[in-house]
Amino acid sequence: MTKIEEVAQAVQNGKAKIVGGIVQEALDAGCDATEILNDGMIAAMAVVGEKFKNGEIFVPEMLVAARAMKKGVEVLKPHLASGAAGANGKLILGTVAGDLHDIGKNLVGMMIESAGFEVIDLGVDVPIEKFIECYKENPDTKIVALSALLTTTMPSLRDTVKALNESDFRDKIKIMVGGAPITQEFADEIGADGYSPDAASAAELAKKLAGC
Ligand code: B1M
Repeated sequence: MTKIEEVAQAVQNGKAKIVGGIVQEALDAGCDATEILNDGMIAAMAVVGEKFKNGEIFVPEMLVAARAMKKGVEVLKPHLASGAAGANGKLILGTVAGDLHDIGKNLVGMMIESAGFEVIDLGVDVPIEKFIECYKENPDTKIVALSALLTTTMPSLRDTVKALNESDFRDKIKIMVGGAPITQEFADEIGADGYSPDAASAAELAKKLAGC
């Protein structure tokens, strides 16, 4: 088994205590950090999702896999992030109300931070008012970035974008959206300024929207 396959196995099986060590071994063996993330960890979560869909595993197994992935990402983070913190301005990030998924959002935040933004991460299940309040406390914010992972929270994403579109600070911010069920078409339909399918392209999009 390759080191990357070992990482994938550890994430899939929810081995939070040992996954960090295996990621470190993969790095020491010369594996590329992005490859470890994509082919090891994200691929493992896709398998976990598939097994859940097929009824082979249940929510607790998804949860332990998610914990293991977070532990692995902690080790990987210094190898993925690089940019000068805050130089490109502030960005407010959060997973919309009703949605508890945060791994993708955290990766997006990490990549955007390394693209030189100061990221204010409001966490998961974020009510619309919290985004608005946060902007009012940080009126120099350039972008509000919203994540949604469930088809059932797409309406929540729509409502959040609508509220931001109707706010009196709309012309001061750009809104970007993403998450597995989101498409460019949906982003256009709900009035977001941008959509990206993954964390790396989210960082590129943030720079473009902020005019960097
Ligand atoms: Co959930 N879950 N989950 N889950 N879960 C999915 C999303 C699901 C696809 C699994 C499946 O059935 N195959 C399914 C959704 C089906 C659907 O809506 N069509 C699902 C379900 C059904 C549920 C529950 C309803 C299950 C239940 O309770 N019966 C429940 C809902 C809870 C809630 O949110 N209210 C639930 C719960 C959970 C856990 C809490 C157990 C756990 C989350 C733990 C956590 O995040 N801390 C969990 C997990 C782990 C998953 C899977 C297995 C993995 C998600 C993940 O982290 N992926 C997932 C299956 C899957 O994804 N294949 C699944 C890895 C991550 C790197 O990818 O999040 O897609 P992702 O992020 C990507 C892109 O989407 C994008 O970039 C990221 C990095 O490349 N991106 C953005 C994300 N946000 C972005 C924002 C941007 C731009 C890009 O700009 C702002």
